[in-house]
Amino acid sequence: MKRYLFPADYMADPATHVFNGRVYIYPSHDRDAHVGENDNGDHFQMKDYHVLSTDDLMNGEITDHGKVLDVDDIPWAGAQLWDSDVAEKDGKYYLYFSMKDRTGVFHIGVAVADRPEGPFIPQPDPIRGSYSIDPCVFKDGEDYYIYFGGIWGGQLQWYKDNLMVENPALPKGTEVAIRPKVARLSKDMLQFAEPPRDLVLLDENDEPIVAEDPHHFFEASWMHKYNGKYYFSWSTGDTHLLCYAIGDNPYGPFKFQGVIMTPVVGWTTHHSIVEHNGKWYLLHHDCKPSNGVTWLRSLKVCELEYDADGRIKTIDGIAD
Ligand code: FUB
Repeated sequence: MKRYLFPADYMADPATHVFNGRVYIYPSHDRDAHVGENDNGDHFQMKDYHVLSTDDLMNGEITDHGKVLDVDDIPWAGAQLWDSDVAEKDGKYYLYFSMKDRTGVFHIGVAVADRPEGPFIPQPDPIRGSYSIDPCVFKDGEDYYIYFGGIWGGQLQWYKDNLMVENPALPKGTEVAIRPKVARLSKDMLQFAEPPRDLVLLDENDEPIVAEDPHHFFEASWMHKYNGKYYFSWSTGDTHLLCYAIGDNPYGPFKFQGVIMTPVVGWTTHHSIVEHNGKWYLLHHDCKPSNGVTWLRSLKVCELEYDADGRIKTIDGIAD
């Protein structure tokens, strides 16, 4: 059984965390900007973020904490507030967000709050050396790791060894697929503590996942831990799947395990996985309520189950 979490508005890309026993959801806030759909994602023209929270994902009341950050309040803003995530450290909450600067280049920014529901005060500049989209922050012991990247309109193919390249090209066929990035965060949570490195994703035969593999990385990194193992999950974009791979540490390598969810209604698929009160949940979005309008997405939740070997049972993206 699935639940639409917030039918009152269009929201997408839910990052989800439990802070002080309560579930907090950090979504993108979709709107109709009357921009034609293209492979660059120009139709995703979001301008602000809201925070939602609840004490029961499947049945509880969903509180909308209102607007917590607006594009007009971000000093380096160009446009397009895409996916975000939040991490807590020493009683402060750090919102990591994707946004284009005034030259149309995506970077990752940070905004800070005293409470999980914000409001969040943006830093004057993006994270030094950051690029592309879809940050996910994962705490492991005393360290925090940021995973990021997205191809096509997310611009990840523009970079090699963390530098912008001339004439960027996407790999094809049996060439190794573009990989997501990972970096440990600085102690103050505001910068990378090290240059981002490639996150190696291997297929069932321990070979690097290649471009023509339908399970290739596209965007929407998420990391969670289950029974001592690290589960990295992602969206395959143009093949519309949510997939996951397992590793032994936050840097990987990660070996492909399977499909978390089959395609939903709508082009994009993007998720988070969270444990609350002993149950696991998948949060994602689809476009059923907007009758398939791909830039007007609705938040959804369902339970997520593992088998005895720790494999995630595949969820049908179309089923209600
Ligand atoms: O919401 C805008 C973009 O669409 C996100 O950053 C991607 O992950 C995709 O869901």
